[in-house]
Amino acid sequence: MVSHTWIGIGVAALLAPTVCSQSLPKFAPASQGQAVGRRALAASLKQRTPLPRAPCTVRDALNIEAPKENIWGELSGPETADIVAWLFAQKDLNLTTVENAGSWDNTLLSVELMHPNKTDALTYLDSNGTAPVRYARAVINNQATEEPYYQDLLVGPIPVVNGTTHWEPLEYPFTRKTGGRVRNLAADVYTVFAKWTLEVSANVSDITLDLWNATALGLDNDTLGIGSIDPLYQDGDRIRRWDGFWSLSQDIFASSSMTPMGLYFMSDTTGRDPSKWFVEGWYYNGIFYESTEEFRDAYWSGKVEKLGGNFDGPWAHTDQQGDILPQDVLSPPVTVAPQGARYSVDAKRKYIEWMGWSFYIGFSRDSGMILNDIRYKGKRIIYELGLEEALSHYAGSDPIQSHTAYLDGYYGFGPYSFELLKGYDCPDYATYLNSTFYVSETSRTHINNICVFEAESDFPLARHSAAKYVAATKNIKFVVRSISTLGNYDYLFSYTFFMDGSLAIEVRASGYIQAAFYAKNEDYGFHIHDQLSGSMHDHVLNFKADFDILGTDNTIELVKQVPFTTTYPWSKGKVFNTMKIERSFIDNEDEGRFNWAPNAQAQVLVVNRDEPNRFGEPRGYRILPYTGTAHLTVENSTVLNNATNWARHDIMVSQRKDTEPHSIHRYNNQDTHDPPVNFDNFFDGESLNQTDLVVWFNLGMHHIPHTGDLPTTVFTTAHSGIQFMPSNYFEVGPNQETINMVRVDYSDGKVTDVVNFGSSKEVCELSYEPSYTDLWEYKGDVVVRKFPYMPNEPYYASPGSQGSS
Ligand SMILES: *[C@@H]1O[C@H](CO)[C@@H](O)[C@H](O)[C@H]1NC(C)=O
Ligand SMILES: *[C@@H]1O[C@H](CO)[C@@H](O)[C@H](O)[C@H]1NC(C)=O
Ligand SMILES: *[C@@H]1O[C@H](CO)[C@@H](O)[C@H](O)[C@H]1NC(C)=O
Ligand SMILES: *[C@@H]1O[C@H](CO)[C@@H](O)[C@H](O)[C@H]1NC(C)=O
Ligand SMILES: *[C@@H]1O[C@H](CO)[C@@H](O)[C@H](O)[C@H]1NC(C)=O
Ligand SMILES: *[C@@H]1O[C@H](CO)[C@@H](O)[C@H](O)[C@H]1NC(C)=O
Ligand SMILES: *[C@@H]1O[C@H](CO)[C@@H](O)[C@H](O)[C@H]1NC(C)=O
Ligand SMILES: *[C@@H]1O[C@H](CO)[C@@H](O)[C@H](O)[C@H]1NC(C)=O
Ligand SMILES: *[C@@H]1O[C@H](CO)[C@@H](O)[C@H](O)[C@H]1NC(C)=O
Ligand SMILES: *[C@@H]1O[C@H](CO)[C@@H](O)[C@H](O)[C@H]1NC(C)=O
Ligand SMILES: *[C@@H]1O[C@H](CO)[C@@H](O)[C@H](O)[C@H]1NC(C)=O
Ligand SMILES: [Cu+2]
Repeated sequence: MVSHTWIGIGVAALLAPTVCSQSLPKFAPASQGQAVGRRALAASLKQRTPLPRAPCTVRDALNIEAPKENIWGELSGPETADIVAWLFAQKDLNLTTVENAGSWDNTLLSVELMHPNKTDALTYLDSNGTAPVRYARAVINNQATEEPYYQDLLVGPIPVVNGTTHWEPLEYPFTRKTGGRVRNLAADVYTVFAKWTLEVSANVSDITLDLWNATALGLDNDTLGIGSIDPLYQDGDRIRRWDGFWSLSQDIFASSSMTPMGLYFMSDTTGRDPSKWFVEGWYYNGIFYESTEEFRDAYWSGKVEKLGGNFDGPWAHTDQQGDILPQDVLSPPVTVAPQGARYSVDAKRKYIEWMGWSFYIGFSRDSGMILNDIRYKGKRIIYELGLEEALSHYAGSDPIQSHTAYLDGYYGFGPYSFELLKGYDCPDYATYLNSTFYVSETSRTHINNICVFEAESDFPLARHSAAKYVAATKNIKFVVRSISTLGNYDYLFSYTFFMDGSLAIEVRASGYIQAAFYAKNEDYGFHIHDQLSGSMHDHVLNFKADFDILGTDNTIELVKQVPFTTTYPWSKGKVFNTMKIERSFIDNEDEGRFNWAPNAQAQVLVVNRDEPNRFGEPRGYRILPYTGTAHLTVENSTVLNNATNWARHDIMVSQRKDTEPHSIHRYNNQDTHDPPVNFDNFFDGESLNQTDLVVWFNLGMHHIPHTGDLPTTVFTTAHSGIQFMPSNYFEVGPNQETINMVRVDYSDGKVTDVVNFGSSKEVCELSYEPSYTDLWEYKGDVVVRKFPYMPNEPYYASPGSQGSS
């Protein structure tokens, strides 16, 4: 920000132009007396002279009232109960309660707030308009038919008024116009099909016993389980599946995604009549057998090599194992907030203010936590920021890995966003928020599933030293975090705000890998245990960032650094090889999809061309990779077809539309060729020049698990992140405003001044409680029945216990 001229050799001295001298407009500099007092204290600490100290006054987050209602939050308990009762009263929906439903009944899967159209929201937020009329999105599962389907319904207005409230198929947010209907391939999976596979398994129990001394018969003492591909393989009008045997763990560690046994069978399960389903073949150790008979004949005639199996054991358990490290028995460092929270929270509306930042937290079944109306210094930067979908695409020579490509939004990030472990997932002193969602005629509340906290980074935000002084600024950040555990994997999401006006979005992965049987999988993963391959896979997580930089009309500017050869007027004809920048704007959606430039040589900026700063540069925010990102390696995936067209690039920019609120639909995996949301359809050449635009971006990891992924993948290295930072947005870095900086002047080996800008000097006694004391309060979910509505009889349930999809 300041031009420097360096002179001298050895010790560089800074010729400071006048603009560089510190001015302290807001806070009086510490007086000489204060600085001396601080030094005296430092000295006394060194000498361990006990000083009488008052206990620290630790305050909670300030309770504030959000400026507006949270229009992206959860439905209230009574609202949900009314909607559910009303839906059950609609005879044409023909709903059965989940408790009483079999696989041929219609059920209500989810009910949640439908986010308002942005235009209506902005009228409310910015122009004192009335709050948008509330609607609910309900999803029903119509199974009382030969061709079961899911259907999205729009229900409203709410609160429910008999005679006024109505439902209609919800169709406008999806690219496929089929009345909000998507076929349901899972209608019989957990019931009829599960039984059917046990029959298949019983038919080869002689072989499984001989191979592994194990059977899968559906008995409590089974030591073998059957696990399938996801999604089901959609081959023309046939629905095929591959199932494989996995040895079951006999303890709480539930590690069976790491114990595949290498035997697989293919079935055609098209339609709902199990008598028409049939086994199409078996696969073991690189050989395909056309029928059960062929496999059995080969097996008992000794033509099948027996490869053993993978079995649960301490290697697959999350508990401590191995020698205890020398000093590890001492308490490790912890972060503390000596004066408590320095932020404000409206817990009811999930609204937060911290150091110039403010935002609302929304929560949905599909995405889990999302952030809305993110403002810095009162000006909106982002209208909506959140996860859209997470894909894990596997590969392998075996048919299970080959066909597996989880779309976790099918299960939903909301229902699996469990209570956080205080002191481990987030600091003890964090503020914890609850989230409520609907499942099986109940509202479930995940207690403490979102944490917000301030923390000091392990490096300063800024520093400088010169001949006469050294200065540094504390790097205090504010984090919003939640974790969703989808089956074997735990995804940790952090949104981190910094004092320089930047924010970071990060995902980290832990939990058990899904591993493969090693045989014939050399080209698809490392050999990591007895018969185990790490099974390569790509994680690609799609996010939506609806930027509004100084208004809704924004443009993407690319600022490329390019090698350049030229002569300059002063170079006397000598050709210079150097570099320069090339700027361009993205005109329309045809250019809207791209990847990070090689060698990071292109900056991607979201700017407002109509809001230049006083030097003529358009003010904006830059988007940059933070800790590595990934898009999908597989091209034109045979498994996913059109379901994940958002996974092909790093960055995708489209015009924002009420009809294109999400890049996916939770049931895209049920119809992969013609999914309810085909992201490609968003890109039809529309202008991106000073329009409201959405930046869709992917985080992700190319994951080839190695032995260090045992027993679990670790957050330290399985991570991906992106940053948004102001670019020509402010005239100087807003971090200069913090008083939590210091300047130490020195001369001739002596400190002549310590300036602390008025930062707190309170010295107090901190009462530190080791974090495990709190964990006896870990509760799980609170459940309240909604139909019939029993608001006064809540009960607790294990977080993992609700049904999925
Ligand atoms: C309503 O659902 C039941 C099963 O719950 C089914 O037997 C019945 O045929 C359905 N009625 C209509 C009109 O679809
Ligand atoms: C939101 O926008 C869509 C698409 O224009 C429209 O069909 C729908 O009616 C709007 N919703 C409301 C509540 O106005
Ligand atoms: C909204 O109302 C507030 C308080 O009544 C007023 O100060 C503000 O100017 C109004 N804003 C607009 C855009 O009308
Ligand atoms: C709507 O009508 C039903 C049946 O008549 C009644 O049970 C319910 O309480 C009414 N709901 C509201 C919100 O008035
Ligand atoms: C099990 O084997 C019997 C006898 O071969 C056969 O009739 C039946 O269809 C098999 N069951 C399954 C589910 O494949
Ligand atoms: C086979 O398994 C059973 C029970 O699971 C066990 O009792 C038996 O000892 C095992 N046999 C061998 C040979 O390991
Ligand atoms: C498993 O349980 C069944 C039924 O209770 C019993 O017949 C069978 O012997 C048991 N198997 C083993 C290996 O214990
Ligand atoms: C979360 O839910 C628990 C249990 O109902 C309640 O005690 C707590 O106050 C709630 N927390 C917030 C921030 O609302
Ligand atoms: C994927 O599909 C695109 C468009 O149809 C085609 O241009 C490309 O060659 C395909 N790539 C592969 C690997 O099939
Ligand atoms: C993807 O969708 C397009 C447009 O609907 C269609 O032409 C194409 O066949 C689909 N691709 C696959 C692999 O299903
Ligand atoms: C894009 O918008 C800018 C600023 O509003 C305008 O000057 C320019 O002419 C527009 N360019 C195109 C290609 O429309
Ligand atoms: Cu992974």
